[in-house]
Amino acid sequence: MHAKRCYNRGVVENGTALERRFCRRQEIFCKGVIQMAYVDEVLEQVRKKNAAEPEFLQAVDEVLNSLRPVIEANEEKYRSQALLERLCEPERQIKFRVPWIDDQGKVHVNIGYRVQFNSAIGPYKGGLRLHPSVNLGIIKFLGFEQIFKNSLTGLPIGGGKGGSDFDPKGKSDREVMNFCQSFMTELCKYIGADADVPAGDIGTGAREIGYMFGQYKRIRGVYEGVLTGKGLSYGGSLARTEATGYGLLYLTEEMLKCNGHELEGKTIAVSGAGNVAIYACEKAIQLGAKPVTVSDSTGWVYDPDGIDVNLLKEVKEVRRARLTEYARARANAQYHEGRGVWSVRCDIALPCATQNELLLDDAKMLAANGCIAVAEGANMPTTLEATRYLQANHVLFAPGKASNAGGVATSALEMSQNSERLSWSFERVDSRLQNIMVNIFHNADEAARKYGLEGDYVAGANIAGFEKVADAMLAQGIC
Ligand code: NDP
Ligand code: 2IT
Repeated sequence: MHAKRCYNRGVVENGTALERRFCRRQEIFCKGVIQMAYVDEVLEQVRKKNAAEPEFLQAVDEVLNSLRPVIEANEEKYRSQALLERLCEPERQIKFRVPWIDDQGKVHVNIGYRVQFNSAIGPYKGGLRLHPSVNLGIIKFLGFEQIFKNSLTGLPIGGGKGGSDFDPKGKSDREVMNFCQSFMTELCKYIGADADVPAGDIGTGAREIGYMFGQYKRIRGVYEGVLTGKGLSYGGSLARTEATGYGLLYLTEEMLKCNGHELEGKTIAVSGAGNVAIYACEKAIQLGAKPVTVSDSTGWVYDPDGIDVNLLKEVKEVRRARLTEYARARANAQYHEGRGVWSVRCDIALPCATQNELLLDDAKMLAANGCIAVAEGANMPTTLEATRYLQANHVLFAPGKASNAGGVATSALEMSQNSERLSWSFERVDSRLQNIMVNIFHNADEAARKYGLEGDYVAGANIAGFEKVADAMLAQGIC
């Protein structure tokens, strides 16, 4: 509404001094005519073009709004190169049919996606999500986030994401293999070790990556690091399984330290019970903290004695069972149906399940219960309103693209090992990971300070991630 007022030359030419000043806060003069701010112009276009993709719009909204100070400082340069329009439009999006046969001989058809979003700083890199909720908008939001996350790692990887609405839950190994083989039969035409390197995400773990790798090799006839998160016997990296959860704790510890707190002795609420959540709990315990919750899509567990990670691994990684089985095996653990993890009193909250799982009311409960920090293990688990509330109430907030970047960073280390046909020790990979996470925190912190936004790690991470990609895009011309 404000922008439309400023398009109206009447207001500009005849408006009061106050109106003119108000307009100038967000708009700039261009050839004597008031123009809409570049960020607003692009946001409006993106909203129009992608109206049916709320998660994608949410991600773009957050990033572009927090980039305002950088864009305003370079407005003409970026506008003349249509930098933001290019940044918000995937280079390529591939959508394909995935037919497969179940154990009863019935044929199913799922949809497969790969969104190759931005290759300015390296080959596309990002996971494959297998979950019934997957649609193009979700893959686009994840691919868009991945651009900045990958840039923040300091490693040469561009942004991409893929997946399918296939649900691996309740399927036999043979059904999962049938699906993965069919999925890769099409996907293999578009990926490669120097072009696009997928990995795991929700529903895609070591088993699925193995089946996909086998099918890629069989069809393409090349043994290359086309996927990461591979098994150790065929090119995987030590510490990749642990990397996202461990990295989350390394960054959280650094953020706390730099704000006068320590991790040791803190009580932590964790959501999710998958790859990220399990290894976040494991590292938290190693660093002297106490995770007391985990959750899945049906309910959550409060374990006041601290989460038993070995039991959690047995229930989730080996038996692929529900959390009720975890609760049954623990004397004092309570199982609750539905949502509720954020109602538990904690010092630190680590959302590690999925997007938009920490809502405004949850943020209010966390702050009221004395939570000092929220660090995102999942991608965009906190809604925009909840994020703003936490920041306004002085809860330290680490955005996923910084705090969960350890997974993709270690994937890039797996790519390096595959290229040199060597394997590094666990300690070497883990210490590189630790270094990367500490650097990500400081780069985000410094970028925020540079633009007068001290402590706003959302803006800092977006700015630090954006600057490198923007430089590379400008240097490479209109493409
Ligand atoms: P997993 O599939 O291993 O685990 C996902 C967990 O989240 C499960 O406990 C699952 O419960 C729960 N979950 C998933 N969807 C929902 C939902 N709609 N509502 C409630 N709970 C849900 O995935 P990951 O641990 O790998 O991924 C978790 C998050 O971390 C995702 O946002 C992912 O994008 C992000 N991420 C993952 C990285 C990785 O390396 N794996 C790297 C960076 C980010 P249930 O089993 O009942 O479905
Ligand atoms: O969201 C993510 O960063 C991942 N799912 C990991 C991607 C990767 O390529 O390791």
